[in-house]
Amino acid sequence: MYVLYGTPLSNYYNKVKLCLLEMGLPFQEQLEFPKRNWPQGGSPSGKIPYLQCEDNTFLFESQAIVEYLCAKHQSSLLPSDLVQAAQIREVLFYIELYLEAPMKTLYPMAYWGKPIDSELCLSVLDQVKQGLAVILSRVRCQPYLLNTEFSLVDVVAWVHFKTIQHALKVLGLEDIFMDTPISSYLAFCAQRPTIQRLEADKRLAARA
Ligand SMILES: N[C@@H](CCC(=O)N[C@@H](CS)C(=O)NCC(=O)O)C(=O)O
Repeated sequence: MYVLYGTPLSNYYNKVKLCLLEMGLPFQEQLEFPKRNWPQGGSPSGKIPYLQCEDNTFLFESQAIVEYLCAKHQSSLLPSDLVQAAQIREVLFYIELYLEAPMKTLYPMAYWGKPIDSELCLSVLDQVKQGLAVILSRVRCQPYLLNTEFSLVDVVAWVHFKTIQHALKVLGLEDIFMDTPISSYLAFCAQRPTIQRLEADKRLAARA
């Protein structure tokens, strides 16, 4: 059985967890926080998540992990059609590089009590709006981001869009998804049982 290390409060942990849930694979969760004690434990980067496979191999970096899972279990989350798969990767990289990466600089203010730097907030908001424009030029949301089937890009979109939306709200900034098709797309995705389980676990972890 797979063992997933990390915390349900992490968007990257939830990216791997949502893939495991969507594929119906049995797995255990092992609560772990980022720490720097490699190679005794943890991960080379000190970050979570990481995955322990049945043969005791450890895999690191969420994208490497989910690509491994999709290939190993021939999951339709990443179709065998190479063009479709490339388009899924294209948009998921837009999300991680042009939205999530700049937003990361605001998380210490949103989540860990760092004093709010309004100038930085507005500069990041500007960057993520530009990133969102790129994404919106490539997605259909009918009903899923790229296709009629839920895919890896929807996994990535859910975990990051929800984290970004929440951080913007905490910081008193505008919801960049409001008045875009992403808003109703997220409401539609929220009905999925796997996502409901993921969010319930996240709420539980936040209360602990
Ligand atoms: N590129 C990494 C990013 C993972 C990541 O940023 N994890 C965060 C938690 S959401 C973390 O461990 N942060 C601690 C740190 O940056 O030292 C991946 O895709 O796995």
